[in-house]
Amino acid sequence: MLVMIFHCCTYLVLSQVIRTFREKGIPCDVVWMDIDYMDGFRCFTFDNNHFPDPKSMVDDLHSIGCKSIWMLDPGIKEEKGYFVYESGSENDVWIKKADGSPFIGEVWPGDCVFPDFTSERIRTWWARLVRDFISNGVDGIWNDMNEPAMTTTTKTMPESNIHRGDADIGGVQNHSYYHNVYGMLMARSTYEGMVMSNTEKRPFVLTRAGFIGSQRYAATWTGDNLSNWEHLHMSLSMVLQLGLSGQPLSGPDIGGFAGNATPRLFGRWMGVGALFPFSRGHSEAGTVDHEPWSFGEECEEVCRLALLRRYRLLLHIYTLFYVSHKKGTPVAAPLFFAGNNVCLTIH
Ligand SMILES: *[C@@H]1O[C@H](CO)[C@@H](O)[C@H](O)[C@H]1NC(C)=O
Ligand SMILES: CC(=O)N[C@H]1CO[C@H](CO)[C@@H](O)[C@@H]1O
Repeated sequence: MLVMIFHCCTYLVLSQVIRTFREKGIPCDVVWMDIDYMDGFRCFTFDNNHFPDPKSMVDDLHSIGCKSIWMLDPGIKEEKGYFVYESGSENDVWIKKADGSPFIGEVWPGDCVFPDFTSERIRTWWARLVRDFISNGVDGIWNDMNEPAMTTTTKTMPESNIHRGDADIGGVQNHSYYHNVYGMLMARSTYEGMVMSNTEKRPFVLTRAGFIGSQRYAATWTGDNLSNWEHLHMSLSMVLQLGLSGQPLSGPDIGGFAGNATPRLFGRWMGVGALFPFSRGHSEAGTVDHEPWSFGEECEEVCRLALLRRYRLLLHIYTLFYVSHKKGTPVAAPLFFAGNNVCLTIH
């Protein structure tokens, strides 16, 4: 039950971090690999210095009961000789500009091209890359920046870009027509690649961008939030409302992504976050460490108790997910879901 657990997510992930969780008796079963594992932010590659042998690393993690989830973004570096760029160009998969040439936008690796996930042919092209990538022992995929986000001031691609969508979803249209479903279609294609790699296993995909129906393919987290009390507060209504909107598996970056948490904020957020359907800590590179023990003994104990509480409730949470799967009900539900017999007094 991959997703019922607390995920540790740092930029420099070592199995040592997991061993520390084990030694300290704090549950943690998934390591998340943010973009830094890649070679120069090129999707489907590994940084040779830090990840010379990903398969052995993953085997080592598996041997101590830990899974790993790896990021894939839609922006593909425009670079001669890079196998994904070459294959995509040969197969004519990139989103085009109004003049018919591939659109180039700036993201982490610099100039990038973007697969047109509105076409089934192109989703299959991506899914095959995912299938091959999974053979490194990858347990799940994390899709980020799939709004699609650019690092330039316009934030996303021009609305005049052209997608060659399949006829059943609208055919050839400009980007404004498909913008809102792009992220979901990427998650779908990633999901389909995981199925291709192993039909016996339930795929796990996390996506930042989504749409009505995304829950069929992926979980969602609430994006690059801030380490402050307001964002802790907002994360409650966001998770409840995502549930009411059909996405049962969601949660925020516990402790906040940007900025430094304080011991008090981190402990409180973990107390709440351990009961969210998707429960994961994550923080931006360059912030202070956000491991439970980074904030002193009291905070560590608060986190341990919160996460052990989640594990005690695992069977119940599993049941909620099963009911959600069958009936589409939220996993984290607002109080009024408790029915008419509950009399509430709010002070
Ligand atoms: C995109 O297409 C729609 C029709 O589907 C049209 O109304 C709109 O003006 C177009 N936008 C751009 C920027 O080309
Ligand atoms: C849960 C939460 O507070 N999410 C916020 C994280 O930050 C993004 C952007 O900075 C906001 O849009 C979210 O509301």
